Amino acid sequence: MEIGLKFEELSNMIIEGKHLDAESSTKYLLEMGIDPKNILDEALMKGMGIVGQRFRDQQIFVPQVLISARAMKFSMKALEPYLVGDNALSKGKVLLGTVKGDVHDIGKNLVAIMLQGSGYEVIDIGTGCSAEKFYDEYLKHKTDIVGMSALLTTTMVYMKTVIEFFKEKNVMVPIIIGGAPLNQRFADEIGADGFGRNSYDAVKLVDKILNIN
Ligand code: B12
Repeated sequence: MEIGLKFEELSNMIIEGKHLDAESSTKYLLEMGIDPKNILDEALMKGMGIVGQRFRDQQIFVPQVLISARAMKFSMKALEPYLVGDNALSKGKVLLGTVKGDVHDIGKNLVAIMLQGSGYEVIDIGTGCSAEKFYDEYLKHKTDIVGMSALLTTTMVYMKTVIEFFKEKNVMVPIIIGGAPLNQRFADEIGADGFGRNSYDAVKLVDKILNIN
């Protein structure tokens, strides 16, 4: 069967929230030797993009988005070993979390997978993280970078609180941000050290900040 059709099928499985089908279809494509990055971009991200549009247009509601998110997570689990590989050497440590009030974690998880795939050790502190939580975990793990994710216009503003909190404590670790509603201008406004539009950008950004080519 033509590969484009297979991608479309998988994309539809994400949209319809068929998590077991999505998982087996992802595994099938991987076994056929298809580049995992193509599966991610051409099938999973496309599917999730359509889910986002339909949600915005109120054609679907939270329960449907949740089942699509579950399907996306099942596919990402299947992809993960292929994207992460087995890097023996660590290029550095990155702390990642979604800010307080926000439960969106698919993008953050993808950034974590891509960073790991590129050789970074990732400490993922989950969702709904307060400034204190970011700070405590940073002190515990002494990472080279702190990354924050936010998907809501109501929660993205909290990123500034976290940055201020680190400043008050005189901790100068680079802090980077990402999430669909953000942009470089917002990053500059709140004093973040960088903004990444997607997981590929995230890796480039971290490499750049840590001077790794
Ligand atoms: C899935 C989803 C959900 C799921 C989340 C499941 C989960 N476990 O994540 C559920 C159903 C729970 C949900 C709930 C809600 N959601 Co919602 N959700 C989405 C949806 C459809 C997709 C998000 C997603 O996973 N995208 C795929 C990933 C891969 O992309 P991403 O998150 O953007 O991440 C990439 C980049 O942004 C970047 N990135 C992300 N983080 C980071 C971090 C760093 C450091 C870097 C460098 C880069 C980076 O790299 C990632 C990979 O490429 C979006 C629509 C959209 N267009 O974003 C709405 C959306 C974000 N949700 C929205 C809303 C309104 C809500 C609710 C308030 C709905 C409600 N009435 O309850 C609640 C809020 C709950 C809460 N308190 O957080 C709105 C936000 C509007 C706004 N302007 O604020 C959106 C935009 C939908 C819409 N168009 O209206 N949602």
